[in-house]
Amino acid sequence: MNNPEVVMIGLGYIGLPTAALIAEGGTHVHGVDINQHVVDTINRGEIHIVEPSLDTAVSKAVGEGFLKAATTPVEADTYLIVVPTPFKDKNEPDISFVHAATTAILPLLKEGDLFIIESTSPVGTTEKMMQYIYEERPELNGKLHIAYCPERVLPGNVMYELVHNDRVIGGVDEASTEKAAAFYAKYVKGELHKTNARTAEMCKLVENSSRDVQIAFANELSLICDKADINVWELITLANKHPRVNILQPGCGVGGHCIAVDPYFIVSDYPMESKIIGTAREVNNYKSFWCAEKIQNTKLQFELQHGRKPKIALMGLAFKPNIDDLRESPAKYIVQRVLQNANNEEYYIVEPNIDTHKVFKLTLVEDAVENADIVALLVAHDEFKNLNISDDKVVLDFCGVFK
Ligand code: SAJ
Repeated sequence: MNNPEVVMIGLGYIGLPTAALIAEGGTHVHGVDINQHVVDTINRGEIHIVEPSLDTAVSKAVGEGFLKAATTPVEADTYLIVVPTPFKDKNEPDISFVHAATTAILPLLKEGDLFIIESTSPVGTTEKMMQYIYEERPELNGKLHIAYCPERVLPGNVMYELVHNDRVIGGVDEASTEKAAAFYAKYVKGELHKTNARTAEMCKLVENSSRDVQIAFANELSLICDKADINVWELITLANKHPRVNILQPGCGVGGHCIAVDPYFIVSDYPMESKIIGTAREVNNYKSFWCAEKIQNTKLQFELQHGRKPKIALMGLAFKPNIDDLRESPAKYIVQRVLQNANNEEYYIVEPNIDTHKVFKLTLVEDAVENADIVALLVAHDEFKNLNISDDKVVLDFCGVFK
């Protein structure tokens, strides 16, 4: 059989949808993942993650023979690196997966190949990988096309945004940028913006940091308004009537594996210069702590007033509304903290998007609300919006379910 045109390293939340999209267009894609279970699932035409429309795309691509998964790469013309870049202690980025993926394809590279990193990476990573490749394969020096092109898709809307979002493409030289842009032009309907690798790397970090800083502003307002006895939701709606003001929504803090993580990639490399970005992270983390403290204080107040311990409903565990993803979730952190301070109160933990949890015993939405004295809303899930909560209950609406 002929070699596939594309090798995709990493078949997770971004890699698999991207592989499916490319394969659907009639390109042979060889997907690589270190997890045998992931590989087997995909080769059956099934998926291991929750993402609307991904199942049909993968089953079609695998069924028609355009997508195949394996634990090792093979020779191709284009290599895409879409692996995680977590952070280590002290919030330093860990690019070991990008490095390992590059090592895996080193022996397969040949003149004219295109090597693209999509993983969120600290500035300079693409150049570092280029140096590494040319040190190990000096005969290829200057003969590869190497570029960085970050993904920007929103979980839950990935299949649409992969095609329609604009992309920023930065090569290590102009020829690389052009070659990478021509590759994406086959699958992307959004505009392709060309730049250099360092700018493209920073652009990804800045997009998520910008959002984090803006959410921190909203969260800071929520703390101020709590003291000033002002409804922060009304305040923000009114301020946003100004034609040049657009304040985001406060909540329980910022979660997920992108916005709550990527700013550290800047802070870690430019600590003296990134004062606002670093402080925004602190403000957003503090907001989660503050919510847990607020529940604790409300609990004590209730006991003083009523001479008995309250029953408490903790509503939501996911990192944002209407998803089942609990990673880096502020709501989960708050529940953990509140339970650590539990003192024989009764708790009802609610997460309508999952059936069971290995640590928390889950209660149905209506049962929790009916039985509780204190209802703390941690995530603005749709299921919570039409709840009828009687006036005798204390409601802590941290995420504007009832605004
Ligand atoms: N949040 C607020 N207030 C808001 C908006 C969001 O508190 O007004 C919170 C959410 O509840 C959640 C967190 O922020 O805890 C992040 O949620 P999100 O929906 O804003 O973003 P993510 O993390 O799901 O996806 C982001 C997106 N980046 C931007 O919007 C700049 C997405 O486009 C990126 O592709 C993705 O990160 C990524 O992979 O980097």
